Amino acid sequence: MRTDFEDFLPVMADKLGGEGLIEELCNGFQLLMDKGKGVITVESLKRNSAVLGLQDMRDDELVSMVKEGDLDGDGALNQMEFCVLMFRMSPQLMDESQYWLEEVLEEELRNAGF
Ligand SMILES: [Ca+2]
Repeated sequence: MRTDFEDFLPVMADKLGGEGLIEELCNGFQLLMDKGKGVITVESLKRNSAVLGLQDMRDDELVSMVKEGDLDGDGALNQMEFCVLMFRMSPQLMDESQYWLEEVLEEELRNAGF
């Protein structure tokens, strides 16, 4: 599954440019989130995973995906956490976008009180 993301994201980044890619990633967030809570939980991920072709992921993989992306420790992914996670799952893209991503991350962590 990670292989799919790694293949997919750099292609999208080339095609869309940084900003377009962020929009695409955030569209993914809208599709996967729990509509009532406004965040992605393991449950909402499981419910909507077929949308992104992730239906073959096991429960423990979904759990560790949320855990890995959860920066503020509330057990769910907000939009920024989800976007950051998508980038972290793609090392090649990460190289190209490291500079601005670090800026975004630093700001997010500051806002979260780290
Ligand atoms: Ca969180």
